[in-house]
Amino acid sequence: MKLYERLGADDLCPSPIGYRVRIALALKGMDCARVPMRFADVGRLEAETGSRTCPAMVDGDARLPDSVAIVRHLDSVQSKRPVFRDEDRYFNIASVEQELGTRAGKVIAPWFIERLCPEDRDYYRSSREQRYGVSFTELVAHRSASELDLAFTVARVATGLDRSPFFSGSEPGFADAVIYGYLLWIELADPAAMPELPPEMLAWYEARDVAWRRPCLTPFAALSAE
Ligand SMILES: N[C@@H](CCC(=O)N[C@@H](CS)C(=O)NCC(=O)O)C(=O)O
Repeated sequence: MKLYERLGADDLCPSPIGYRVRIALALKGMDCARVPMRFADVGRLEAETGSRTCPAMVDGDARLPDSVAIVRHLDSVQSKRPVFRDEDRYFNIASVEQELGTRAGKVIAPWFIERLCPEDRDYYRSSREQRYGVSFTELVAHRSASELDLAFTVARVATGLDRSPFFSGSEPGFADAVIYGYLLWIELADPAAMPELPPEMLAWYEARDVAWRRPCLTPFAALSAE
């Protein structure tokens, strides 16, 4: 089992989408070989996995091209501690990616770029300027407005904890991994950009952080050396 993950500065994975898989592995007590990939390595990534984005996984004949497929695969090969849980049936990942992911990205992208390998920064800047439809200079100038949009989204996401102690239900699961990944991404890019979390979500984040920061932010070399 080989997991292709985004490589950033300081030998760390800087990707909120990569964190989902690291968390899934940690929840299941599993590990696998890690293959660090810069954005510049997209040709090799595609040749070996069929995917142009990270994370991607190869397990025997199975080629899993995205985080959802990977976590479903992990659940199928090791069903003891499922990551996809009851409430995840109602978790609209596309809408969370679109709203929380995009709004967080618009706040942090000009700072997050420093967390990438230097040779990836030009590509990241131009691809994200295209994605967001504005230059990094404009993102910096409009940061306060983007922070308000992000705070609004976070308050809406936080209502997911009204029904159950975790976004995925009675135990942490995929929705928790997705939401925690975005918050850790913001903190890693710029701690000052962390939105104020409503009290219940703050308690949830602090507990998830104790359990999940280390699996997300273990340097690549550390794991391959273990
Ligand atoms: N839906 C995919 C999204 C993966 C994704 O967008 N990954 C980014 C973040 S590291 C990436 O590889 N982007 C490549 C690019 O922007 O060229 C998943 O869930 O895995």
